[in-house]
Amino acid sequence: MSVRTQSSEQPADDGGTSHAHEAAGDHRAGFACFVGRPNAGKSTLTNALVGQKVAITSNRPQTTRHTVRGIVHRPQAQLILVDTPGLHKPRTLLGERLNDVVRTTWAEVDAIGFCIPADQKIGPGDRFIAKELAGIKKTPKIAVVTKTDLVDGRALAEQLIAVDQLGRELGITWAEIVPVSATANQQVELLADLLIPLMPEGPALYPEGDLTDEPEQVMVAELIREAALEGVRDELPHSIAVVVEEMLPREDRPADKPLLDIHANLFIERPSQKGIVIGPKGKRLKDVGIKSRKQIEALLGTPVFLDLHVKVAKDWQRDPKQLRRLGF
Ligand SMILES: Nc1nc2c(ncn2[C@@H]2O[C@H](COP(=O)(O)OP(=O)(O)OP(=O)(O)O)[C@@H](O)[C@H]2O)c(=O)[nH]1
Ligand SMILES: [Mg+2]
Repeated sequence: MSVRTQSSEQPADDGGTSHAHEAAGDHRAGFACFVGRPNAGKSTLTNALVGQKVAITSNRPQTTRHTVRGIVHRPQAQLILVDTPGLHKPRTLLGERLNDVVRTTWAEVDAIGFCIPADQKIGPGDRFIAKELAGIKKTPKIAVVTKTDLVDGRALAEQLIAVDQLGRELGITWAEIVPVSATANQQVELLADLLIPLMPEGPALYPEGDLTDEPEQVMVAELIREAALEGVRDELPHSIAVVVEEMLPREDRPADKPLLDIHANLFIERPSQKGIVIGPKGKRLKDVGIKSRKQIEALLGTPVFLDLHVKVAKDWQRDPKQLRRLGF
């Protein structure tokens, strides 16, 4: 078993590309996706690699609902990370659609990072995904043990061995096994260094400086959903969807004092959920507005007026028509 750790003599920010390629003067560009069960830390890792939040995260499973591309720029390489929804046993039409998205993605990428949290025993959920990965022979796979800051050295060693054994059992050859912590920024650069050589040679695919290809409107809706997910429990996180209806610069504003009007709807599935989302005297919704507005302003670099409404879209997770309307 070979497990990668960053040698302390090697600075974490050494530019990253493999030196052989640098010498040859060639450039690599390609796609890698992170897969793993819900809550494994895929989106947090994507953000850490990109160096900016491109995907929202939460401690609720099934936070990510569409593929999000985050772009890592290096002098000799461009690594496009495709963050996917957590693969799980679907219970709704939405769940099935999410799984389809994941499977389509990993058929198209140049490398796959299989994320397994360090702090939880490998379970049926991980095994289910690993079995499917075993069927994709041609794509190199890196096993990424995430959230290493949550465990001690011994537990981590055990997990690394378990991941190695899982690979042997299912006939998967891990190109690497890499322990990382996205929140403590441990070995994140190393992971990029290991992924880049797996990319094909070729010119950059995105303009320099682009960190994602997510439309602004979608990122704004996601930031609102992220704020709304905080503190809600049980089934409610799954019931929330956010759609930005309109983003328009306010007219009659002086050039040095612009204001962007954003109209967004927060959908839930049942009238009974309305009260929970809005909170006593509207406090929860107000907090969601304040919190997400700050993030949106930081993202867009302009002051924002956020007009947020709560609406019921009955059982939207199971209704093909509503799913289409909500962008799935
Ligand atoms: N301590 C610690 N927590 C982490 C780390 N990475 C992610 N988390 C936490 O784990 C939770 C899930 O993280 P996400 O990145 O949203 O997980 P995900 O795999 O994208 O989840 P889905 O989108 O639902 O599939 C969040 O509460 C994160 O803050 C880490 O390196 N260390
Ligand atoms: Mg995610």
